[in-house]
Amino acid sequence: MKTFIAEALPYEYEFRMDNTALLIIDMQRDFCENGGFGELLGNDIALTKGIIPTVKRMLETARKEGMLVIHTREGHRPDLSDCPPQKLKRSKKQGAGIGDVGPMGRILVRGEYGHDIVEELYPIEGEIIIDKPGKGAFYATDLELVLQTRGIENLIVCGVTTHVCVSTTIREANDRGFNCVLLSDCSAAFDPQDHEATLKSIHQQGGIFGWVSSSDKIIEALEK
Ligand code: TIU
Repeated sequence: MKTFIAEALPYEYEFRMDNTALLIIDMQRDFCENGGFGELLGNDIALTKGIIPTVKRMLETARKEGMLVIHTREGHRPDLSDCPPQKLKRSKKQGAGIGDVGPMGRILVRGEYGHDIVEELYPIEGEIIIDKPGKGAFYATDLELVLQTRGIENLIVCGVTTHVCVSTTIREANDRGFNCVLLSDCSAAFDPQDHEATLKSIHQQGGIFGWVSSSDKIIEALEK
């Protein structure tokens, strides 16, 4: 099986097509469109919305190359029985009450319009959707089982927000033995400083949590 080598930090990231998945974290309306959870928390959604075209290009490349694609969505059951009371309480205090009715339906609740993935990146048949109640995509989900079943060892990770759900998921993946590369141009935080700090936290110390690269560099490696 051919090995692809992409320029990355702290050094080149090597991957094969058969054991690598593209993991797209929480590209939901609730984080990328007006009136969603992200904005109601007090954030500007320009940057999370802004990466949609770049993520779309990476997603289309992965589809073309036959790479496994996994999408995640943060959200809760309609009765909020899987939402920790502390998380609920803090969201309400911040004016973004989980389960409250917002302009896109009930905030961060499964089945609601705002909870779903943005139109441009909507999963197609054969792609996997992981619904997660937490920030990390491994917590209280079957993601690890799905990756093991498919023989996945490398994760190309992108989505929102870099410092919250993306970072938490990479940390969880790293402890489980997966090699993660975060795409800097396909991930975003509401505040660019949080994004930049997270990139550094991943590739520092010889890649303490993994690698940082970009969609351009991954696509360039695939096309070489
Ligand atoms: N608030 C924030 O930055 N993020 C989240 O609450 N969830 C995700 O990152 N998906």
